[in-house]
Amino acid sequence: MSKDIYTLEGQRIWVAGHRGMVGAALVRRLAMEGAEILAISRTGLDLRRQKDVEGWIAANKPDVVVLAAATVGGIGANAARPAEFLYDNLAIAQNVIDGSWRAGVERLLFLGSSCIYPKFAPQPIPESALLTGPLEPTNEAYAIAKIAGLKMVEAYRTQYGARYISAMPTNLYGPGDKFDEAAGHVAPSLMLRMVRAKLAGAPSVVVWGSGEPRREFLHVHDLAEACALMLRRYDESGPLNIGGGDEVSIRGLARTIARVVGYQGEIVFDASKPDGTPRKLLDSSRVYALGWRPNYELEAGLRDAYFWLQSQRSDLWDAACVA
Ligand code: GFB
Repeated sequence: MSKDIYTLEGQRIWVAGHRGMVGAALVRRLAMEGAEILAISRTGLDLRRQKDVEGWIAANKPDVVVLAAATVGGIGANAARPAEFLYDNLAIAQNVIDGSWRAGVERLLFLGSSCIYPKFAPQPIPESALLTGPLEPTNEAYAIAKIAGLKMVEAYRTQYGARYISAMPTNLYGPGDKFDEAAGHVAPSLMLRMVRAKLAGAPSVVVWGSGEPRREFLHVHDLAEACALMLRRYDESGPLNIGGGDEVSIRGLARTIARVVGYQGEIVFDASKPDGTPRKLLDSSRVYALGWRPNYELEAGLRDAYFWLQSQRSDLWDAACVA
């Protein structure tokens, strides 16, 4: 197991994107390292505006930046809004990485996604599979922006000696997720759909695609743990994959969510909706070698997300009350 090469205690850490699922988990985790957390809302700073970002970083002088801000969504949002996914994510990456370097930020962690790898990459996917084949069309725009971001990190290391690093997490879920049936990722979308179906007494729910694609799911708290460890122990060029090593079919995921929610109706597959990448299992052996392992098993993790949904969306249950 490797040793710490950097201490987070007492550092000023800017978590860009602190209102999102990943950013919020990172704030909670990094504060436990004894770091001072900086955060600015989207209305206070638009990360797509270069001058504003440069000015904010220079004025607030973080020691460390974690770039968790992004325009994100599930397969439907990615396919429907490629211009936004490309423009926003390119602009955010370029402004935050370059602005950090100009302001003398010591460490930066850029967060990407497993969709950067080719659609038909070997499984489990090693980091070396990057740019070896065509991307999955439904998320090509997002993937290209994330590849540009990680290449910027590498370029700033090579040319300027910046101690900047990248992490490529697998499909994430957990408290703080976007519970939106049309635009969200599969786990929160199906959970919300099944809660609504259960409350309405609906005999069936629709799951997009064939149910055959396989995905690896990681609880966001496990990701936050890996990020803290990477900031303390990793200082090399090239991204590190972050995944738990277990995959499940979308059909299997739907059944697990039905158990968590207590939905007993039929699960119907809508073949007119896209499947996306057939398989996306990461080879995460390099981050395991740093000493990280996930804690959450899928069903327990989904239960955690379900508790969060209940705490945030009492309106769903209120609407089902008869008096
Ligand atoms: O989570 P998801 O949108 O992400 O979809 P991707 C995963 C799989 O679940 C696909 C199926 O095969 C979908 O067809 N699925 C079934 C559903 N029902 C639903 C549903 O109600 N909603 C959604 N969203 N999917 C994303 C990328 O790809 O992965 C992003 O588009 C990002 O850019 C993310 O990289 C990690 O794994 O297909």
